[in-house]
Amino acid sequence: MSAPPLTESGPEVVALGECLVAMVAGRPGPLAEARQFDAHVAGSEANVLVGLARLGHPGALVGRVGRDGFGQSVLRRLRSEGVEISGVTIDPSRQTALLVRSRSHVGPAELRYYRTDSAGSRLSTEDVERQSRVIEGARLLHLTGITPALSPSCAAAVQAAIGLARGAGRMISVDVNYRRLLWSEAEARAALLPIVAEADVVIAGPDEAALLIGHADTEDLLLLAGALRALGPGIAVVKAGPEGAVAMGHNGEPVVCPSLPVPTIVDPIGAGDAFTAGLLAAVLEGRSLDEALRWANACGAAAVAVDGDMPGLPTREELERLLSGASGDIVR
Ligand code: KDG
Repeated sequence: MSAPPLTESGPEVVALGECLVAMVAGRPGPLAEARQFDAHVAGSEANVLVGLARLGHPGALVGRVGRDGFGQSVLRRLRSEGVEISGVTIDPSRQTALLVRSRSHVGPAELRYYRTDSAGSRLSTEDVERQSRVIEGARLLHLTGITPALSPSCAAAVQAAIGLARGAGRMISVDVNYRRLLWSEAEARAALLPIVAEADVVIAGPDEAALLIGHADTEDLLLLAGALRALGPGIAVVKAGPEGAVAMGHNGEPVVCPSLPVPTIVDPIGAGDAFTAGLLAAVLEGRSLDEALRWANACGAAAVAVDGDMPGLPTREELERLLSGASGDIVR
């Protein structure tokens, strides 16, 4: 069967997932002592869509928010970034999810989710069916390992979306994004292996790749990328933050790329999504894996230098400046 034509004016990318509001403590310290919080629109898939939109690849989100101020904030933010939100259902019976986190002082930051039974966790196959033309008409379906962890209906929605994208011959990308607060490693592995096997591009951190392949060593990035690719995807990418990234594509040759130095890390959360946005933008443009990793690392570096998940995502012009090694001269 030949693939249906791409939607001329429709989104190039569709992502499925929960968009939430992150309340981030204003100052470093334990959550118990936090007095002020900054609200940021967050959610891995939404971050990737905003990153792609800024790089010139428009996308659409399929999801759910509550009929509340946080839901409105999510929709306004996405709309203002050029992300199509007609596939986001407003559910009057549920609340928009929240995430609360401290700012790290010693050791890792404390993160709490307030998302059980949230509007986003009610995403269903019906929501996906309603967007079938958009999913079939886009070039890429982007998924993360967060969505199937949210509820059985979310897991079913992911499967339905994969079926539509596959049936239409579209690309599928998956960021493993293992969230230990949502499910156990065994549950994640069982649910994610079949999804990874369906994907064209899989992105994982070293721990996530090790979890999927059932391997204890998280140091050898080349080994991890090779084993991840053996699970089925055409391109496997292992990203290790300051340690750089490794990709393995169709020819089985590993591509290694060092990270971009970041003088001050302001907020590391969201770096993975920025990395994914840069990588997918390059893949959509048919660029080499080497270039894709360079774009990905540059986007990740730009994101960690700024507070919040979305504000640091670079525009195309900013990415070009970063890649050319331009210093912090004033832009006139
Ligand atoms: O990748 C950053 C995300 O962790 C954040 O935006 C929230 O999507 C999120 C999640 O579920 O953890």
